[in-house]
Amino acid sequence: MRKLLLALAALAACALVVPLALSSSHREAPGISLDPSADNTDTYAWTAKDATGALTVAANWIPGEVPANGPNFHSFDPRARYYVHIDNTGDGKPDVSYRFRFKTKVRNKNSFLYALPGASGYGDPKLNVIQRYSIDRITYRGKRRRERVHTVARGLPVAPPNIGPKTFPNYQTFVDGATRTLKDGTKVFVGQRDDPFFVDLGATFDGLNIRVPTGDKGAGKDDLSGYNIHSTVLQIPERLVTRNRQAVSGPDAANAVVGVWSTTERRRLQVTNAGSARGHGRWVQVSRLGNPLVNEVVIPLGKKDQFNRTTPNRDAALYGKYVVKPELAAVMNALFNVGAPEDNRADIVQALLQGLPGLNQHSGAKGPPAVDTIKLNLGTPPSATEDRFGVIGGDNAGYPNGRRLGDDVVDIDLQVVAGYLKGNKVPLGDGVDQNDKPFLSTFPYLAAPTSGFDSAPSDRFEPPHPPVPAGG
Ligand SMILES: [Ca+2]
Ligand SMILES: [Ca+2]
Ligand SMILES: [Ca+2]
Repeated sequence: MRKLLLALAALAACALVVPLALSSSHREAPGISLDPSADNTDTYAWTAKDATGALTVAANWIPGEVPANGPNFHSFDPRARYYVHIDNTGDGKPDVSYRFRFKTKVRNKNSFLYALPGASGYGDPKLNVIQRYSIDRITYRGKRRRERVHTVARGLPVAPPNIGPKTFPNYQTFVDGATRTLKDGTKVFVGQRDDPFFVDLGATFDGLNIRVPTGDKGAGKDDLSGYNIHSTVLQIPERLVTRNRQAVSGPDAANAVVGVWSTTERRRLQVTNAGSARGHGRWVQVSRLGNPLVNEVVIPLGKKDQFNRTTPNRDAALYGKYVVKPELAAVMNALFNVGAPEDNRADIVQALLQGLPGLNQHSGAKGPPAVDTIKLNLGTPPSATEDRFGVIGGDNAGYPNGRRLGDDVVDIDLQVVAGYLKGNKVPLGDGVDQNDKPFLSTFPYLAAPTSGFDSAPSDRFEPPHPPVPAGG
């Protein structure tokens, strides 16, 4: 569903914005689009300015949450398992995984209300529906990769959907109560937040419709503004994620790079509304998300569901050919003649799947393997002033060296596919440069969710830019 506008500033005075089917991962594959509560939307991994000794990860699910969605608001699904994975060797296999499991409790089954007016905290009986979760930290031992599971948190509260000021006069109380520090020093928040992804989706799948505007210089419409998602935010001390279990001394340290992605699992057999939340059969992966481009536009429709089921260590074998010869480059050329190289795109493989040499390539990994993980060099100091273009904007602390909330991955990916790293620098973009709400400077960083009471359709649908007439 996420779509893109791609602007050709080369056409200077009357630049075009061209929508393309590229973005992160809201409803990106046929199967998972029918299962929103298990659908990964975005994964972020970065070094926060106020926590330079830790890996910060935000993994989001449930695309397009309309805030006013009562009486049964969006939530994590107790029948699914949600994961954040970390690879510290570069082989695309997880070395540390965090698994989130949820339980939902209804305190008064005779009420239809999610919460009574004035609910003031998790202990308040006025909060009628409360979701709690556990975190399993999983490490893998030996050649057979036997799982060692440590439950590092139990019964922590999920910040509820932001219903409105009458129900929750002080919503921040719930955010504060859902922000916890575990015994090992890991900080965690789980709950509803504003969707941090920003993109002009509207025209993309309308046959690459063309709107007016201005390329990578603003004036697009953020089709996700006013919508919420559910997020898990982790801030994990470096020693808990690096290959030698030590903090990272600097960008050249052998343990500096980690690869991050997120997945969801369901039971192979699951009956809805059968009175049991358990289901049967083994757990199978139904969704995954590393880089915000790969499944969306690189993987063809016939393979998208398979991509969601497979693991990064098989990416080169299963999907390498689609990256080396991306359909998107050919489409861009056919429509707009941007001169994007259409074959032998080792530059894209490197930028997204292998890591950039001297910046975010795993040290010692042979090849290195092409795996769809967000590779972050934990030794790169955060930038005082962030450039939304990240590495191609001269800011090495941004995407694709990790992914910060404010990185404009739509514009970056368009420019990289057009051939930026091969010297073909075309100022492409969707005209949306930032999120509709400012991010927080402190944990959990994602902006507060729009409340149901305060949300208005006009927040979500700005006046459309009229399409350019055919041939115009
Ligand atoms: Ca590994
Ligand atoms: Ca937003
Ligand atoms: Ca943009």
